[in-house]
Amino acid sequence: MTVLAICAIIQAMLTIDIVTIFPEMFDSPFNASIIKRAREKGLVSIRAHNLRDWATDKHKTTDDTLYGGGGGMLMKPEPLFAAVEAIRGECSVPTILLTPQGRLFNQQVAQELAQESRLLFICGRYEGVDERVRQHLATDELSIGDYVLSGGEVAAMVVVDAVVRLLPGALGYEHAAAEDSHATGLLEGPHYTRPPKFRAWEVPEILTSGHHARVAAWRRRQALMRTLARRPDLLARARLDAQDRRWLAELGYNGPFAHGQIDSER
Ligand code: JF5
Repeated sequence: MTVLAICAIIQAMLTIDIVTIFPEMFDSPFNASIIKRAREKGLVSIRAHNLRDWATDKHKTTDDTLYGGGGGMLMKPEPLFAAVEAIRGECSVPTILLTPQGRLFNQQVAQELAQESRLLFICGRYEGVDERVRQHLATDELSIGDYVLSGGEVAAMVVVDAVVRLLPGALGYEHAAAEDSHATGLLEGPHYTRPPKFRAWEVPEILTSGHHARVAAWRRRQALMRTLARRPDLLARARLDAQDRRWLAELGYNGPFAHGQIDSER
Protein backbone atom coordinates (compact mmCIF):
# COMPACT_ATOMS: atom_id res chain seq x y z
CA MET A 1 0.00 0.00 0.00
CA THR A 2 1.21 3.51 -0.80
CA VAL A 3 1.94 6.16 1.86
CA LEU A 4 -0.83 8.24 0.26
CA ALA A 5 -3.38 5.44 0.62
CA ILE A 6 -2.46 4.96 4.30
CA CYS A 7 -2.81 8.72 4.94
CA ALA A 8 -6.22 8.61 3.26
CA ILE A 9 -7.36 5.91 5.70
CA ILE A 10 -6.15 7.61 8.89
CA GLN A 11 -7.43 11.05 7.81
CA ALA A 12 -10.24 11.75 10.32
CA MET A 13 -13.40 13.36 9.02
CA LEU A 14 -14.14 17.00 9.93
CA THR A 15 -17.71 17.44 11.16
CA ILE A 16 -19.24 20.90 10.67
CA ASP A 17 -22.57 21.87 12.27
CA ILE A 18 -24.29 25.14 11.44
CA VAL A 19 -27.15 26.66 13.44
CA THR A 20 -29.34 29.00 11.39
CA ILE A 21 -32.93 30.00 10.78
CA PHE A 22 -32.28 29.53 7.03
CA PRO A 23 -30.69 26.06 6.62
CA GLU A 24 -31.86 25.92 2.98
CA MET A 25 -29.41 28.75 2.14
CA PHE A 26 -26.59 26.19 2.45
CA ASP A 27 -28.02 23.65 0.00
CA SER A 28 -26.57 24.99 -3.25
CA PRO A 29 -23.10 26.17 -2.16
CA PHE A 30 -22.33 22.93 -0.32
CA ASN A 31 -23.59 20.76 -3.18
CA ALA A 32 -21.22 22.05 -5.83
CA SER A 33 -17.56 22.00 -6.73
CA ILE A 34 -14.83 21.33 -4.16
CA ILE A 35 -17.08 21.10 -1.08
CA LYS A 36 -19.35 18.59 -2.80
CA ARG A 37 -16.35 16.47 -3.79
CA ALA A 38 -14.84 16.69 -0.28
CA ARG A 39 -18.15 15.47 1.18
CA GLU A 40 -18.36 12.63 -1.35
CA LYS A 41 -14.81 11.60 -0.45
CA GLY A 42 -15.74 11.49 3.26
CA LEU A 43 -13.32 14.32 4.19
CA VAL A 44 -16.06 16.47 5.72
CA SER A 45 -19.62 16.11 6.96
CA ILE A 46 -21.68 19.32 6.94
CA ARG A 47 -25.09 19.66 8.58
CA ALA A 48 -27.19 22.84 8.62
CA HIS A 49 -29.67 22.76 11.53
CA ASN A 50 -32.87 24.77 11.72
CA LEU A 51 -32.82 26.82 14.93
CA ARG A 52 -36.63 26.82 14.92
CA ASP A 53 -36.50 23.09 15.78
CA TRP A 54 -35.40 24.20 19.28
CA ALA A 55 -38.00 26.98 19.73
CA THR A 56 -40.61 25.90 22.26
CA ASP A 57 -43.60 28.18 21.62
CA LYS A 58 -46.25 27.46 19.01
CA HIS A 59 -44.93 30.21 16.68
CA LYS A 60 -41.36 28.81 16.93
CA THR A 61 -40.04 32.23 17.95
CA THR A 62 -36.25 32.73 17.82
CA ASP A 63 -36.05 36.53 18.21
CA ASP A 64 -37.25 39.22 20.60
CA THR A 65 -37.14 42.99 21.15
CA LEU A 66 -34.17 44.75 22.76
CA TYR A 67 -34.22 45.61 26.44
CA GLY A 68 -33.80 49.36 26.86
CA GLY A 69 -35.75 50.13 23.70
CA GLY A 70 -34.50 51.63 20.48
CA GLY A 71 -36.24 49.15 18.22
CA GLY A 72 -34.81 46.18 16.36
CA MET A 73 -34.79 42.48 17.17
CA LEU A 74 -32.23 40.16 18.74
CA MET A 75 -31.84 36.36 18.70
CA LYS A 76 -33.22 34.91 21.95
CA PRO A 77 -30.75 32.91 24.06
CA GLU A 78 -32.93 29.85 24.91
CA PRO A 79 -33.27 28.27 21.41
CA LEU A 80 -29.58 28.95 20.64
CA PHE A 81 -28.36 27.35 23.89
CA ALA A 82 -30.72 24.38 23.42
CA ALA A 83 -29.60 23.85 19.81
CA VAL A 84 -25.85 24.15 20.44
CA GLU A 85 -25.92 22.02 23.60
CA ALA A 86 -27.93 19.29 21.82
CA ILE A 87 -25.58 19.27 18.80
CA ARG A 88 -22.40 19.34 20.90
CA GLY A 89 -23.52 16.63 23.30
CA GLU A 90 -20.73 15.98 25.82
CA CYS A 91 -18.03 16.99 23.30
CA SER A 92 -16.00 20.17 23.49
CA VAL A 93 -16.51 21.79 20.07
CA PRO A 94 -15.13 25.14 18.86
CA THR A 95 -18.32 27.19 18.64
CA ILE A 96 -17.94 30.15 16.32
CA LEU A 97 -20.26 33.13 16.13
CA LEU A 98 -20.11 35.04 12.83
CA THR A 99 -20.30 38.76 13.55
CA PRO A 100 -18.74 42.02 12.35
CA GLN A 101 -17.34 42.37 15.90
CA GLY A 102 -15.30 39.17 15.68
CA ARG A 103 -11.59 38.76 15.02
CA LEU A 104 -10.82 39.08 11.33
CA PHE A 105 -10.88 35.78 9.42
CA ASN A 106 -7.86 35.11 7.21
CA GLN A 107 -5.87 32.23 5.72
CA GLN A 108 -4.03 31.61 8.99
CA VAL A 109 -7.32 31.23 10.88
CA ALA A 110 -8.58 28.92 8.11
CA GLN A 111 -5.47 26.74 8.59
CA GLU A 112 -6.08 26.60 12.35
CA LEU A 113 -9.74 25.61 11.90
CA ALA A 114 -8.78 22.93 9.35
CA GLN A 115 -6.85 21.13 12.15
CA GLU A 116 -10.01 20.63 14.27
CA SER A 117 -12.16 17.48 14.20
CA ARG A 118 -15.40 19.42 14.75
CA LEU A 119 -16.63 22.99 14.20
CA LEU A 120 -19.96 24.57 15.09
CA PHE A 121 -21.09 27.85 13.52
CA ILE A 122 -23.82 30.09 14.92
CA CYS A 123 -25.43 32.38 12.33
CA GLY A 124 -26.99 35.52 13.77
CA ARG A 125 -29.74 37.56 12.14
CA TYR A 126 -31.45 40.89 12.88
CA GLU A 127 -29.35 43.12 15.16
CA GLY A 128 -27.37 40.11 16.44
CA VAL A 129 -27.54 37.77 19.41
CA ASP A 130 -28.18 38.21 23.13
CA GLU A 131 -24.87 39.02 24.86
CA ARG A 132 -25.07 35.80 26.92
CA VAL A 133 -24.66 33.80 23.71
CA ARG A 134 -21.33 35.53 23.03
CA GLN A 135 -20.17 35.22 26.61
CA HIS A 136 -21.30 31.72 27.60
CA LEU A 137 -22.00 29.73 24.41
CA ALA A 138 -19.64 30.90 21.66
CA THR A 139 -15.95 30.07 22.13
CA ASP A 140 -14.84 32.34 19.30
CA GLU A 141 -16.22 35.24 17.23
CA LEU A 142 -15.16 35.68 13.61
CA SER A 143 -15.70 38.50 11.12
CA ILE A 144 -15.11 38.03 7.39
CA GLY A 145 -14.61 41.77 6.83
CA ASP A 146 -15.72 45.29 7.60
CA TYR A 147 -19.20 45.35 6.11
CA VAL A 148 -22.64 44.40 7.37
CA LEU A 149 -24.41 41.31 6.04
CA SER A 150 -28.07 40.44 6.52
CA GLY A 151 -27.05 37.47 8.66
CA GLY A 152 -24.16 35.19 9.52
CA GLU A 153 -25.04 32.56 6.89
CA VAL A 154 -22.99 33.97 4.00
CA ALA A 155 -20.06 34.56 6.39
CA ALA A 156 -20.30 30.92 7.56
CA MET A 157 -20.21 29.76 3.92
CA VAL A 158 -17.05 31.78 3.33
CA VAL A 159 -15.32 30.28 6.37
CA VAL A 160 -16.46 26.71 5.57
CA ASP A 161 -15.28 27.02 1.96
CA ALA A 162 -11.84 28.33 2.98
CA VAL A 163 -11.45 25.55 5.59
CA VAL A 164 -12.73 22.58 3.56
CA ARG A 165 -10.43 23.23 0.61
CA LEU A 166 -7.47 22.93 3.03
CA LEU A 167 -8.40 19.38 4.09
CA PRO A 168 -5.88 16.87 2.70
CA GLY A 169 -7.32 15.38 -0.49
CA ALA A 170 -9.91 18.13 -1.07
CA LEU A 171 -8.04 19.69 -3.97
CA GLY A 172 -6.96 17.92 -7.11
CA TYR A 173 -3.27 17.87 -7.85
CA GLU A 174 -3.85 20.63 -10.44
CA HIS A 175 -3.55 23.23 -7.68
CA ALA A 176 -1.99 22.40 -4.33
CA ALA A 177 -3.14 24.72 -1.53
CA ALA A 178 0.47 25.57 -0.63
CA GLU A 179 0.84 27.39 -3.97
CA ASP A 180 -2.17 29.63 -3.34
CA SER A 181 -1.96 33.34 -2.93
CA HIS A 182 -2.15 34.09 0.82
CA ALA A 183 -0.47 30.77 1.58
CA THR A 184 2.69 32.26 0.02
CA GLY A 185 1.84 35.62 1.60
CA LEU A 186 1.86 37.38 -1.79
CA LEU A 187 -0.82 38.20 -4.34
CA GLU A 188 -0.67 36.18 -7.53
CA GLY A 189 0.64 37.84 -10.63
CA PRO A 190 -0.96 37.71 -14.09
CA HIS A 191 -1.85 34.35 -15.67
CA TYR A 192 -2.58 33.60 -19.32
CA THR A 193 -4.00 30.76 -21.39
CA ARG A 194 -4.53 30.30 -25.12
CA PRO A 195 -4.75 31.98 -27.59
CA PRO A 196 -1.29 33.64 -27.71
CA LYS A 197 -2.92 36.70 -29.31
CA PHE A 198 -6.48 37.70 -28.42
CA ARG A 199 -7.73 40.82 -30.25
CA ALA A 200 -4.68 43.12 -29.99
CA TRP A 201 -3.42 41.61 -26.73
CA GLU A 202 -0.48 39.25 -26.74
CA VAL A 203 0.71 36.87 -24.03
CA PRO A 204 4.08 38.02 -22.60
CA GLU A 205 6.79 36.37 -24.71
CA ILE A 206 8.65 34.98 -21.69
CA LEU A 207 5.71 32.64 -20.91
CA THR A 208 5.85 30.97 -24.32
CA SER A 209 9.67 30.83 -24.37
CA GLY A 210 10.03 27.48 -22.60
CA HIS A 211 12.76 28.84 -20.26
CA HIS A 212 11.35 27.39 -17.02
CA ALA A 213 13.76 29.13 -14.65
CA ARG A 214 13.18 32.51 -16.34
CA VAL A 215 9.41 31.94 -16.25
CA ALA A 216 9.57 31.18 -12.51
CA ALA A 217 11.63 34.33 -11.86
CA TRP A 218 9.24 36.45 -14.00
CA ARG A 219 6.21 35.11 -12.12
CA ARG A 220 7.78 35.78 -8.76
CA ARG A 221 8.68 39.33 -9.76
CA GLN A 222 5.16 39.94 -11.10
CA ALA A 223 3.70 38.67 -7.82
CA LEU A 224 5.96 41.03 -5.87
CA MET A 225 5.07 43.99 -8.13
CA ARG A 226 1.35 43.34 -7.84
CA THR A 227 1.56 42.91 -4.06
CA LEU A 228 3.54 46.14 -3.73
CA ALA A 229 1.03 48.03 -5.90
CA ARG A 230 -2.17 46.66 -4.34
CA ARG A 231 -1.43 45.26 -0.89
CA PRO A 232 1.92 46.60 0.37
CA ASP A 233 0.79 45.66 3.89
CA LEU A 234 1.24 41.97 2.93
CA LEU A 235 4.96 42.44 2.19
CA ALA A 236 5.73 43.01 5.85
CA ARG A 237 4.62 39.43 6.64
CA ALA A 238 5.58 37.58 3.45
CA ARG A 239 8.43 35.05 3.26
CA LEU A 240 10.94 36.77 1.02
CA ASP A 241 14.43 35.73 -0.05
CA ALA A 242 17.40 37.94 -0.90
CA GLN A 243 16.47 38.18 -4.60
CA ASP A 244 12.91 39.25 -3.66
CA ARG A 245 14.33 42.01 -1.47
CA ARG A 246 16.62 43.23 -4.26
CA TRP A 247 13.70 43.46 -6.69
CA LEU A 248 11.55 45.23 -4.11
CA ALA A 249 14.39 47.69 -3.39
CA GLU A 250 14.57 48.46 -7.14
CA LEU A 251 10.84 49.20 -6.97
CA GLY A 252 11.41 51.52 -4.01
CA TYR A 253 10.30 49.19 -1.20
CA ASN A 254 12.87 48.81 1.58
CA GLY A 255 10.82 47.25 4.33
CA PRO A 256 9.45 46.54 6.77
CA PHE A 257 10.15 42.83 6.30
CA ALA A 258 9.19 39.80 8.36
CA HIS A 259 12.07 38.85 10.65
CA GLY A 260 13.58 35.38 10.73
CA GLN A 261 16.30 34.07 8.53
CA ILE A 262 16.21 34.81 4.84
CA ASP A 263 15.28 31.68 2.90
CA SER A 264 18.08 30.57 0.60
CA GLU A 265 15.48 28.76 -1.51
CA ARG A 266 11.70 28.94 -1.56
C1 JF5 B 1 -24.57 39.27 11.17
C2 JF5 B 1 -26.13 40.30 13.10
C3 JF5 B 1 -24.37 38.87 12.46
O1 JF5 B 1 -22.57 40.84 9.10
C4 JF5 B 1 -21.88 39.93 9.49
C5 JF5 B 1 -20.45 39.87 9.24
C6 JF5 B 1 -19.69 40.87 8.62
N1 JF5 B 1 -18.45 40.43 8.61
N2 JF5 B 1 -18.38 39.27 9.16
C7 JF5 B 1 -19.57 38.87 9.56
O2 JF5 B 1 -22.39 38.89 10.21
C8 JF5 B 1 -23.78 38.70 10.10
C9 JF5 B 1 -25.55 40.19 10.82
C10 JF5 B 1 -26.34 40.70 11.81
C11 JF5 B 1 -25.14 39.39 13.44
